[in-house]
Amino acid sequence: MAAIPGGADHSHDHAHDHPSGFMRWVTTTNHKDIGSMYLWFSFAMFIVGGIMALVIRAELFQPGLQVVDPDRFNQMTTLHGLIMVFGAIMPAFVGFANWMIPLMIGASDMAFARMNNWSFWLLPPAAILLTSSLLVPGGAAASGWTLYPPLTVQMGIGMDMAIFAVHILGISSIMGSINIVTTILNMRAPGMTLMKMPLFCWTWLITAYLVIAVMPVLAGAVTMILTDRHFGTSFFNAAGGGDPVLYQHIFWFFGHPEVYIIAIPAFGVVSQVIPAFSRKPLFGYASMVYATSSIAILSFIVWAHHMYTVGMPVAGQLYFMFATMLIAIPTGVKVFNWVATMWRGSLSFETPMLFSIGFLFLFTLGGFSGLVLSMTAVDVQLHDSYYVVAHFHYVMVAGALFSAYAGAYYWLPKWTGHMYDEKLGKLHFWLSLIFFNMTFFVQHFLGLAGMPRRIPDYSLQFAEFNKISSIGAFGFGLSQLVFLVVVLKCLKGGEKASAKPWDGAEGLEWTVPSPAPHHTFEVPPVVK
Ligand code: CU1
Repeated sequence: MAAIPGGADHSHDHAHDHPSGFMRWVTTTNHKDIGSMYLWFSFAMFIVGGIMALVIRAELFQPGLQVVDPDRFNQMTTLHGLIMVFGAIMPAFVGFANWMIPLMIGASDMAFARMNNWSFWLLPPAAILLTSSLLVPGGAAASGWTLYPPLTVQMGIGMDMAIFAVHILGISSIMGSINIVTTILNMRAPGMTLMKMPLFCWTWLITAYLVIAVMPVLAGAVTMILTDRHFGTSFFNAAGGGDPVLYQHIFWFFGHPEVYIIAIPAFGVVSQVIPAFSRKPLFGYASMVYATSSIAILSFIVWAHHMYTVGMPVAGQLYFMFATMLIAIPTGVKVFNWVATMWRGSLSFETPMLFSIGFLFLFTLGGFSGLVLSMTAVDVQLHDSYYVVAHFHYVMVAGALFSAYAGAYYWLPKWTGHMYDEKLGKLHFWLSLIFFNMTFFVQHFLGLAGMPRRIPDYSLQFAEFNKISSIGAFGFGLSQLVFLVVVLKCLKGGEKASAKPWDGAEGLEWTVPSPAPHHTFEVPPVVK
């Protein structure tokens, strides 16, 4: 049988068996190759979405209109959000999943290796479709990433491109998630019971179910916009008996679990890194599994906390307020466990640990501002203000991005076979930490003072904090180039990484040989 995944190496000397160069990457079914492509794609999208953020911050550097016209400004907010959520953060963690889950559970590859290839290769066309919508008449969708009607029913062809791009991105992440669920449930090595899996696998198993549950909901919502636009339906049109608020319900039934689709794999990464640099097993493993599951279940029943201002009944407001506050309980369990893991550990503070501790502190801050926003009476004041922008950037950047960096630095020796430059890594962390807070901490004050989000101009009293925030944003953007230098240096060579480079409680994935073989299948399997 020639088609055993991860099979013998004997045909490696026949170069013609293996596509090389570009075709190698197009045809690969190897989880490591695909994981690397996901990670590179996500970093590229992070740069694109980051440049859009810098256009926004350049415009907001001072009052008045100077850099972009208001339509373009709104298009930047839409594409920045869509690209960062679907192009940067989600693919980054799918990349981690591809690379690490088979190694962690002792599987030869992902369950559906060819579908895995397709899951990845759907992403570049979707990204091109989305960004090129800037070039068509009317430009890209100018609605913000939430794509609320009635605005999105009226605008130009850029909106259709955004809808189609969201469809493709959704198909990709659903297929990726089916692959992850199947791999974890069916391909664990003998003895690897579910409750023995590294926690990263658990967080992805839970996340994959969330993706499969809510991506079709988003697809339905944007399809209803599409039919309202072109096929005469009135789902969201009051004149035809519809209701634009219906869209908000459908969107946020997807949108809130989406927050956890991003956050839960981040929790998983941090749960691998903190024990390794504490030289102790993770504290409260079982409670981590149950807390993560509780968060996932609760995430389905809190969606209307994004919609307190639509005029819902007070009973509804109270329900969504209290349900939202409940999430603080399992989240508190997790934060307690991470801190307890470090307690009396033999700590060291290499870059992955620094990013994990940065995550721990700043994600908790983002959780607290979320608790503030969960209170209906407060949220009515702060809705659509810069306080909300500050809140979710603490969750998305200091939460998801910082833990993605923690994972990247932690596993770089595994991926490349070389140690990265620790000095540069630490520089990257400290610059990111300082500039992140400079950018976003002051936005709490702007929001509390009443500055609205998604508006290119503002009154004079907001000038100082906006100036600070914009300088911070450019500093943050430039600091990310340090990471690029670190990765390129690491790929080029450097000190050889030992099998256990962190000299402590590294997980199972470190015992699998590195670097990876080029292809899992020596010969593509023939379907008979
Ligand atoms: Cu939410």
